[in-house]
Parts: sequence; structure tokens; C-alpha cells
Amino acid sequence: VGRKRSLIEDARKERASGSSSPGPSRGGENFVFEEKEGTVTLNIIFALSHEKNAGFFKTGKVFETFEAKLLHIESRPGRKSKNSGCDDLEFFMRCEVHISDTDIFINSLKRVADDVRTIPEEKVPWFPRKIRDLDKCNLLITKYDPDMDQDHPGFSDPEYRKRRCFIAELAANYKQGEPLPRVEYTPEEVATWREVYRTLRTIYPDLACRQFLGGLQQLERECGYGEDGIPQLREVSAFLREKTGFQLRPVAGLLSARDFLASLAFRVFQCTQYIRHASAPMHSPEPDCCHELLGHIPMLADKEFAQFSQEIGLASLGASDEDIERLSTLYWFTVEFGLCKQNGTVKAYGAGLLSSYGELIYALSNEPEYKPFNPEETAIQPYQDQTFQPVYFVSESFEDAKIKMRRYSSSIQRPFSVRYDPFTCSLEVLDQP
Ligand code: HBI
Ligand code: NLE
Ligand code: FE
Repeated sequence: VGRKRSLIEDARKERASGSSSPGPSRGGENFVFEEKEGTVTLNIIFALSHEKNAGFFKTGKVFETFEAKLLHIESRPGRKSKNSGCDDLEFFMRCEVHISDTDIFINSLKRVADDVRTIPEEKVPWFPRKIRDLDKCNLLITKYDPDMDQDHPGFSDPEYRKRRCFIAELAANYKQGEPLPRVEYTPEEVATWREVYRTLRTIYPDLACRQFLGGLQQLERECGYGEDGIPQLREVSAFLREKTGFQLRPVAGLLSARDFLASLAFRVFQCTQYIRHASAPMHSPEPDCCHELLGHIPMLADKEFAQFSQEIGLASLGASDEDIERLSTLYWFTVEFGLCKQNGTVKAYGAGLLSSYGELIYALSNEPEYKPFNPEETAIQPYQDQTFQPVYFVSESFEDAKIKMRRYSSSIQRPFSVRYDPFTCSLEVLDQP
């Protein structure tokens, strides 16, 4: 517990201190807002025509008089120059002034410069810019932890809890680019895996979607999947990289939605390495290696699905808390619990279904309610993360889900746009015009 707490605190501290604040140009630090006591940060734009060149120094005097602390300065051809050919300049200044001086400061500027206006500060949450920044995406949620939750099947099993701490430590110490840690699984752990694998394997052909079955077959042929041993993340990651460019990194437990989704933007999938408690093989409320390896990995070997996953990740970067909540609900009802139509029948593609014998059977029985997948509606559907879902969303096809999801993502308002550069594994962040 202590270790996890301190992980959470480290992540918070690092973010708050801004020492890790990434990004070179506008769109980077300009968005990060910090209100210090008694001061306010202003983004000011003003224009100076060529004849009034001396005006620049007059504006400088205003800044000096009000002891404005300059944070950023930029100049560019003004709006007028574009139309009239006259060479006026526009200045963008970011500065800190005393709150009580704000109005008089702006008015003084108006006397010496043209078109003075302020633009509101955008508050954009920190997000990773390069793949190495994922080392900072480590905010764990201790909701279903065996150390914290009395209802967890491992709560009263000290051996199990000790084992979980050991495996959590491997993930906590991991840094991007290092070889993935190996876990020597005990015979008891392998027995749990065997039971999960064997029972699920018999029902997959009838209930899982075509893409999943294809992926699983490849994993069985090329990556040692089978009931006799728990595959190691290192091999599985190498396999996925060849298929779709996805790679894995170890994670100690349930990650915050923001951090989890952010890693998808880099085609990185965060995987737990511990296994569920032997007493509850057919369903676990938290992710474990059965869920990752059986539920997620076969799907991530499909190109179209990989693209779908990355796009949810890209849409989440720097999004507001409310948008993250909606995106993670969408993720929940698609990537985790999605159903889709194939040749006239409904099949499962959601990882939470494909790793739980109990819920897979239930979801494809005629008990639960089905609704057509429609992002606007799906995004606000309350969901259940302790036991089976009361409702599942059915997509016409992956193609259809992807198109609808794209339309939804592009409706999310952000003051910048992002593009992933696969050569450098980093993001290009562009200010919108
Ligand atoms: N963390 N380790 C881990 N694995 C997941 O599958 C996972 C997560 N955090 C959040 C999450 N999934 C989703 O349910 C969404 O909230 C994004
Ligand atoms: N219920 C799933 C399982 O038993 O494998 C895990 C879901 C994780 C979100
Ligand atoms: Fe999952």
C-alpha cells in the first residue's frame, strides 16, 4: 500500500511542479495556468503600425510601471498588413500582473497601442508528448486492490497479497524502453491460467468475433499461447509490434482513465502481470494477466482495431475531465464490453467479456439489454464495474464503430490538434488557426 500511495503522490508532485512540462512552442506551456496569490496571468495581443514603431518602447514602459512579469513574447505580421500591404506588427505577450492593476494596466496599453485585447487562458491538463513521458503516466486507482478492498477474493490471503506487491514493484520500477520484466509463475498461478484458458477456449468459436479468433490462432501458432503456461509480456509485445505496432508496458494495477488512455495514443498498452485469485477464475472485477493476454492482446493484433484504440487515445490527450469521463465510458462499452454483428449474429469483441467465462456466456444469452452503438448515447450510459453489465452496445461492424467514433472525437473541443509521428514516437501539437 505504502508503495502505491507514494507512486500516486510522486505523479501528482511532478505534475504540479511543472518540471516535466513538455512542449516547445505555443500550445505547450502557454496552456498551463497557475494562479499565484494576488497575481493574474494575462495573454495580451496588441498591434503597432509601422509609423508608430516607437510605440513598442512605450508599451514597454507600461509593463515596467506595473511591474508586469513577462513570461512570453512573440511578434508576427498584423491582421491589417495582410490586406493593406502596410507592415504593422502584432505582439503576443504573456505576463503576470497584480490582480488589482489589471484594468488600469490594460487601459494604459490601449493608449499606446492598437487593437489591445486579452485572450482567455486555456487550462489544458498535462499530457505526454513523447513515448518516454509515459513513465509519468502512473496514477494508480486502488479501488479493487486486494490490500484495500475487503470483498476482493485475495483480501484474506496474505501469500497472494505478498505476491501482488512483488509483481507491482516490477511495474513501478519499469522505465520506457527497458526490456519487459519476466515473472516466474508458480504452479498454482499456472493452474489458474489453465482453468481460465481451457474453459474460455471451448466457447470462443461460437461467441467471439472473427478478428479475435484470428488473433488468438496466430498467438497459439507463433507466440506460445496455450493452457500450459502464462505467456510473458516480452514475447507478446514483440509479436504485437510486428502485427500492428502496438507494444506493451507493465503496470501495477488499475490506472487512472486519463493515464491509461494517453498511452494508447502511442500504441502502448499497459498490462498487469499478476493473476486473479485461484478462488475466482471465471470473473474478476479488476484487470489481471488473463484479462490482458486473453481479452485484449488477440484484438490488438488486428490492424483496424489497433487504429480504433489509438484514436481513442489521441482524442483523450489534454481533454477536460468531463471529456475523459465520456471517452472512458465509450472505451468501456466498446474495447472492454463491446458486441458486434457478424454474418447476422452478435459476437463479442470486448476484452472484459473475452476474459470472463461468466460474463461472456451472460452477455450473449438473451438476458441482458442490447442497444445500438451510438457514441453520443453510449458516452453517457452509466456503467457497472463490480459485476456483469446490465446493458451492452452492439456495433454494425468495426468499420462502422470507427467512423462513428471518429465523428464523435472530432466534436470534442480542444484549443490545439495533435498528430502522432510514428518515426519519433512523439506527438506534434498544432495550434488551431
Ligand atoms: N488500467 N491497468 C489498467 N487496465 C485497464 O484495462 C484499464 C485501466 N484503467 C482504466 C481503464 N482500463 C478503462 O476502464 C477506462 O477507464 C479507460
Ligand atoms: N471482468 C473481466 C475478467 O474477469 O476478466 C475483467 C474486466 C477488467 C476491466
Ligand atoms: Fe481492459
